[in-house]
Amino acid sequence: MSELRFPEGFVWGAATAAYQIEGAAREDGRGPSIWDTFSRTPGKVFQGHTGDVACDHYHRYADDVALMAELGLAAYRFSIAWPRIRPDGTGPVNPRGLDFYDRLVDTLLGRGIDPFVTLYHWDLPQALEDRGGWTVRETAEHFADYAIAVHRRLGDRVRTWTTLNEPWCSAYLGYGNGMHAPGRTDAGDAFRAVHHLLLGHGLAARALRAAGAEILGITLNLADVQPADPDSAADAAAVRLIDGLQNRIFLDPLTGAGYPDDVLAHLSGMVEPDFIRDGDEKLIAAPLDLLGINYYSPSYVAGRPGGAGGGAYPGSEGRVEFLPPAGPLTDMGWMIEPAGLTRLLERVAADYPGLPLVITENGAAFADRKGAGEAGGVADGDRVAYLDGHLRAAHRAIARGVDLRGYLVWSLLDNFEWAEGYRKRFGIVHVDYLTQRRTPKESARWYQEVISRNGL
Ligand code: IFM
Repeated sequence: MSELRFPEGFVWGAATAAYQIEGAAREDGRGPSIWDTFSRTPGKVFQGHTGDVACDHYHRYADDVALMAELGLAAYRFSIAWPRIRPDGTGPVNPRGLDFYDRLVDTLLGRGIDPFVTLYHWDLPQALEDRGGWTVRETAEHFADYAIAVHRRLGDRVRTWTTLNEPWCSAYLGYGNGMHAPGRTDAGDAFRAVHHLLLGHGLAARALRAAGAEILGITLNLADVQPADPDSAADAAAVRLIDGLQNRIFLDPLTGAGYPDDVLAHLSGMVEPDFIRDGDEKLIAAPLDLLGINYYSPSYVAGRPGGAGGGAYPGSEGRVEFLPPAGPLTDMGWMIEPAGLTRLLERVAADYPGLPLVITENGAAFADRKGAGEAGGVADGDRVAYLDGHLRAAHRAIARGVDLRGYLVWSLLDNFEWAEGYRKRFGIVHVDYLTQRRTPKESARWYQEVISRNGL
């Protein structure tokens, strides 16, 4: 394989999220989030795992940052827990919650690591869910207030602000098929949530910009949707439907084109879209400085009357069949196809030009065995191959003209993988949950080398 170099200044980093790593669920005034409630609801999370302790990062952040520095990371993407800052979602700001992120940011900067803040990675304060959650408009307004409270404390040191992580998951998995918190199962609620999440993004982005935030973005888990048969018109229609529900429903309004007509027609069959008010689309289209893309795997779909549909795509039942993933799979059962990343990056660059892109998540869960590597390490060659393939795919997109500015591996640490609990390991660093010992896997050492060469 040839040697590849990335552009000068390409940002190498790693990502995590608050509920997945912090623990300290009841400390320093943190209020309950929807994930605290959901993980305690029998049958929702593998073996009843919770984020109560997770990786105990709340107490071990300084050592974790030292590890990041050792690996040579230039950027660290983490999320702020809204229930630490406003324990009941709306009331007074909890200074002790902000203190934690203050310490984290200073520690990162002290090691030369650029903090990439995500304001919402799924941990809505439970008090707000009790008042309707993302299905009601007020939540969007409360989100903007919370964003400003965080900016007030960290804005003098944090340059890069991401409003939401993967609103597709918050809306469709949280309110549509119930796989994620808060576990509601109503198609109308899922679309209400899509809209209010986007509105929350728009309101927060405007407020942050006015407050002087330097780089503003949002992270989407976009799908590379492919037809089972490239010559089939029915399959092309299935692609259009799923692409509309996962990609265009977010990208079009964010970039000023408003909701796509075909998507509006589709959702109007399930819910009266009266929650979209005049002027909302303009608010959602707040100018963006970068778009974060999370990519793991492609989807192959066929248009089939009576098809099972995708549980997470409201209204796809009876119309679409998702092909079973083929070839080597990750431990999540996800197909491995790096070419999907090149296709996705090129498509976004072509259809939504002028938007700098960052891969804010990419990585894989594998059934790592501690002790399989030298001196009791973790030999995760399958993860190295996955990452290597996807970095080559990203490089291909850059070579073809895509403005890709950085790559953040998911994830720095093994962590709480939502409904899968701790049984799926995405980290390049192994975490022993009994001792909280961190052990860099072979993939971490490989990534360290990639960073130091700025290439492969
Ligand atoms: O762990 C998640 C993360 O929180 C959001 N993106 C996908 C990852 C893997 O499932």
